[in-house]
Amino acid sequence: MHVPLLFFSAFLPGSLAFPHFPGVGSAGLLKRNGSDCDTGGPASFQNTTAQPDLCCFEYPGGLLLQTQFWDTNPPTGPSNGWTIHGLWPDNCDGTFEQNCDPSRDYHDISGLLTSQGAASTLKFMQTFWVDINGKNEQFWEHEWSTHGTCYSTLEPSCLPPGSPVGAEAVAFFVIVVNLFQTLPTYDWLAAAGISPDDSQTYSLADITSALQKASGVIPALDCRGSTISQISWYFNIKGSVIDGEFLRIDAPFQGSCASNGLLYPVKGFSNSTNTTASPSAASSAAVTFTPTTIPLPSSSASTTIPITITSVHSSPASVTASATPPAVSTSFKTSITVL
Ligand SMILES: *[C@@H]1O[C@H](CO)[C@@H](O)[C@H](O)[C@H]1NC(C)=O
Ligand SMILES: *[C@@H]1O[C@H](CO)[C@@H](O)[C@H](O)[C@H]1NC(C)=O
Ligand SMILES: *[C@@H]1O[C@H](CO)[C@@H](O)[C@H](O)[C@H]1NC(C)=O
Ligand SMILES: CC(=O)N[C@H]1CO[C@H](CO)[C@@H](O)[C@@H]1O
Repeated sequence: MHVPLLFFSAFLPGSLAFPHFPGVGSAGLLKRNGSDCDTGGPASFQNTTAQPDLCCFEYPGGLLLQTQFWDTNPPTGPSNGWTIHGLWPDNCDGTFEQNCDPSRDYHDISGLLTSQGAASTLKFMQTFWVDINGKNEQFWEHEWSTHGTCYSTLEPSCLPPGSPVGAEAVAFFVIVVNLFQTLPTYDWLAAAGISPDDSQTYSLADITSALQKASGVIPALDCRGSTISQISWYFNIKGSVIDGEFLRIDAPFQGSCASNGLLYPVKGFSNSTNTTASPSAASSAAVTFTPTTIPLPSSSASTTIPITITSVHSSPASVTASATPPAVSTSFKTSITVL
């Protein structure tokens, strides 16, 4: 009988990268809902014979990529952390299935996570799995429906009988967050003296060898022009994605970055931000907009500061607001009420 606990322990070098989120990664949720799969068998794409039970052997998407963004324009997430893009099940040749089961295109991921005991995962996601346009829900729904529904080991029939609707998606988000926490790209680079800078350039070898030294494997890096924008960490997996053993592997494919002249810019900030949100009531007198968080350089404080509304558009509903941030803080929140 498999003990679905500590499944990342093999690679965890202390994993103190995210001290503010002690609740995330606690195996409680998965412990209660383990897959019962053995992790003693072959890893995905390392099998030499056919594996009949695809609840316990990820196929055809057995090449897993944990992708992370370095978004600087506009900046998303903490200025000292990469953010989650997703966890994708690719085929061994790098192609991939997508949108595998529209009947499981869940909405209200926040509600799903909260109602199934994964509120701490949601809290972490709100900081580290953020959409560049502030549309986190749509981003999460997309990552689940496009990629998450393609995991053979996350088919609802693989879950324990009586699991609530959407439990496999909850497991997916918990897993992605847990795996991301074992891959502190920013800290690994910083430990090698590679920190964001708006003028310094790096070679791809500088970056990959620093990351290889810290992680044991070579990741793939994507660029927009000469600017580093994304990293992919590759895995095979033994057992179920729910509670299997993720094996780091060297990237089998190169990313899009050139060999030299790579920029790793600071996550800058703008004093002015557009916050677009769904008004809680379309035509009533008071319309409340969802708070938005704007990262600022340096420090770790977060504060609420007054904002000035500079324009209001009715269709699509949006507000342009500007604010003068205090000198020292990493983020400020705006809560806009239009009367
Ligand atoms: C590995 O398992 C998959 C799924 O059963 C199968 O399609 C594939 O042929 C297997 N690989 C080998 C080398 O047998
Ligand atoms: C943005 O705010 C900072 C800090 O208050 C200020 O120094 C800077 O001049 C502002 N920039 C613009 C374009 O308003
Ligand atoms: C806000 O939106 C307006 C209209 O789309 C655009 O002109 C402006 O540049 C945006 N401001 C910021 C800070 O993104
Ligand atoms: C994600 C998931 O399936 N969560 C379930 C785990 O098991 C407990 C107790 O059986 C349920 O309450 C959760 O909903």
